Amino acid sequence: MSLTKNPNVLKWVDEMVALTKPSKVEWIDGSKEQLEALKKEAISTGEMIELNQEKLPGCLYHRTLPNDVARVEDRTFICTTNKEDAGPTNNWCSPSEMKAKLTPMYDGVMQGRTMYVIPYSMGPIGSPLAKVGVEVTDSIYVVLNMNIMTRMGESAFKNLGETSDDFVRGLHSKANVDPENRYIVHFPEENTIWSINSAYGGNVLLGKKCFALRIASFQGKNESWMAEHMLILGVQKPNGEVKYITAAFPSACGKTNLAMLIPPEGYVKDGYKVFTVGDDIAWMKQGPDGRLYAINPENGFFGVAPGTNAKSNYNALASARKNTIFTNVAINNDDNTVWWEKLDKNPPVNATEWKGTKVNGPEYIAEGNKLAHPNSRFTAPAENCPCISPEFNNPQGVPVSAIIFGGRRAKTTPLVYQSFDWAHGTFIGSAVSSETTAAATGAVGVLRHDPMAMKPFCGYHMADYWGHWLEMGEKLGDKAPKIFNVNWFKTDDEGNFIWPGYGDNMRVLDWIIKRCEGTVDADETAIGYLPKKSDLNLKGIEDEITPEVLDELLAVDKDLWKNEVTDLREFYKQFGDRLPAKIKEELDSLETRLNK
Ligand code: GTP
Ligand code: SPV
Ligand code: MN
Repeated sequence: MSLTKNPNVLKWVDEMVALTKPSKVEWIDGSKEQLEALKKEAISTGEMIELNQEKLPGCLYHRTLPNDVARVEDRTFICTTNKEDAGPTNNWCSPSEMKAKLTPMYDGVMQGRTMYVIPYSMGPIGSPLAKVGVEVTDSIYVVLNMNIMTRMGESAFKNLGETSDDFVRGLHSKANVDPENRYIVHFPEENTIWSINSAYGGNVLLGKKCFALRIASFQGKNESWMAEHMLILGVQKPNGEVKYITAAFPSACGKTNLAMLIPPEGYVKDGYKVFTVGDDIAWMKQGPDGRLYAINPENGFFGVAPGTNAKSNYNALASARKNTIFTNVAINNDDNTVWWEKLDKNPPVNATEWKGTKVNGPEYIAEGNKLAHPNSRFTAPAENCPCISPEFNNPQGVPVSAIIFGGRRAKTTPLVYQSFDWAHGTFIGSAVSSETTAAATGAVGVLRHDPMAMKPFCGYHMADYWGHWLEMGEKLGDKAPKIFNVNWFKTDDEGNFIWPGYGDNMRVLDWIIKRCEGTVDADETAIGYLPKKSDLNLKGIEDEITPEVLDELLAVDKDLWKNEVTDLREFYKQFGDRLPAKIKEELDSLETRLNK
C-alpha cells in the first residue's frame, strides 16, 4: 500500500515499477515490525549475518563483493544538459545519452525481486533546512542502512505534503553487481539519481553523497545555501558557552575522529567538552540573525572501521556497539563478533577475513594481509553516540563560528593557519590537496587536488562553486565564520606523523576558538596567520613536541610554497574563464607575499 497521496511521488514510482518490473512493491513505512521482518528475511538468505546478540545487540554483518568495496569516481557522472555546467572535475554525459544507455539495463532488472520504496528526510523532520528523498531499491541492505543514516519512513512523506514536487528521486538496483556496467549517475536539473550494479555504501545509500552533496550542492547554489563535505562539532567551554565549528577533510582524512574528539586530560579537568552534531555532511544557510547556521542532514554515521579503537575514537566505538551494521570487517568466529586492524592488538585466531575465507588471523596478518578491508565501515545510529549534541535535532541548526579545511599533507602545509578573510579562506579551500585514501577505488597515497574536500562530490562546475562561496561570504559580511586550514598528517623523514593528532587536535581547536573571540594574537605570514609558538597549549605533550618539532609543525617553507603556487596556476587553468577573478587575485597576492 502506498504511503502517500502525492501524485508526483505516485507517478514516478509507477514509472520505476514499469521500467524495472519487480514481482512485488513494498513501501517502507519505517515501523519496527516491518524492519524486523526485513532483517529476518536478509538473515535467512545470507545477505546479512546476525552477530553475537549479547555482545552486539541488534548488530548485523554484511560482506560486499571484492570488486565493490568503495566509491567509484571514474563511473560517477554529472549529467547536465550543457557539458560546461558539470565542469572539468566531473565526468559528464548528456542526460539523453545516459538514459538511452542505462534504460535497457534497468528494463526488467527487478524481475523476481521486491522493489522497496523508501521515503526519507535529510535533516530533522520539519526543519526549514531539511529535504525529502525517495529511493527505490532491490536491496534490503540499502533499506536497513537508510534506516540508520536517514529519518526514514512515513513521516518523511508528511513533511513533503500532498502536492509538492520537491523531492529527490533515487533509483537503485544492484542488478548483477557487474563492475563493467556500474554507474552512479546524477541528473541535477531533474533532482534525480540513478545507481546500478553496486551494493556498496556511498554508491547505493543515495541520500548520502549522491543527494546530500552532489544534488544538494547544485540546489544550494540555486537556493542560496551550502551543502558541504563537513563535520559539525560543538566545543563547550568551562563557562558553559558552546562554539560550533565545521571542518571539511577529504574522505578518510579524520572527520569522524575530529567530530567525536575527547579532549586531553587538562582540558577535561578545566571543564571543556566536545559535542558531535555531524561527522560527514553539513547543510548551511544564513539565519534570521545574519549568521551561518548548520544542520547535519544525516541521522547516523557511516564510519571507517580500521583505526577505530577505544583510544583513538572511544565515542565512535561506543556508537557501534548496538543496532549497527558492519560492512567488510573481519569476523571473530569464537564469539561471532567483529574485528578490524588496530581495534586491539589481538587479531582473532579463528577469523573470517573480509572476503569470507576462514584464516588464522595473526598468521594471515604476518603474511602481509589485512583482515578487514581498509574501507570497511560501520553504520551506527547517531543516538548511540555518547557525545551527541543536544542540538542534533534542532531544526534551526547551530551557528557556525569557524570553518576548517584540511587534508593529508606530508610536507608544506603547517599544523594550522588562519585566512586573512573570507575570500582568502575560499582561496585556501580551493587550493586543498590531499593524498588519496581507500575510500574510493584507485591508488592510495597519491597527492591530488581536492578543493573543499568536494572534488568527488560537487554536483556542478567547480569554479562556479567557488563563485558561490564568494557570494555567500558577501551575504554574511562581518557575521561570516572565520576560515582556517589544518594538517594533522605532517611526517618526519621516516614517514612518521609528527603531530599526535586525535584528542590532541583539541589544542588546535582551542587556538581557533580564541582567534574567533579575538583573545589571542598571531604571526602574519605569507600564507596567513600562524599561532605564536607560546599560544599553542602543549601541556602534557612537551616530551613529544620539542621546540624543533614545533618549528617543523609551524614552518612556512617559502620554496615549497612557491612550488605550490606554480602547481595551483596549472590546476586553475582548466577552469578557464569561469575561474572567479577573486581566486586568481588571491593566488597572485600569495605569490607576491612569498617573493617579498
Ligand atoms: P569518510 O567517512 O571517508 O568521509 O572519512 P573521515 O574523514 O570521517 O575519516 P575518519 O575520521 O574515519 O579517519 C580516517 C582515518 O584517518 C582513520 O584511519 C583514522 O585513524 C585516521 N585519523 C583520523 N584523525 C587522525 C589524526 O588526527 N591523526 C592521524 N595521524 N590519523 C588520523
Ligand atoms: C566518503 O567516502 O567520503 C564516505 C563514505 O563518507 S561513502 O559514503 O562511501 O562515500
Ligand atoms: Mn565522507
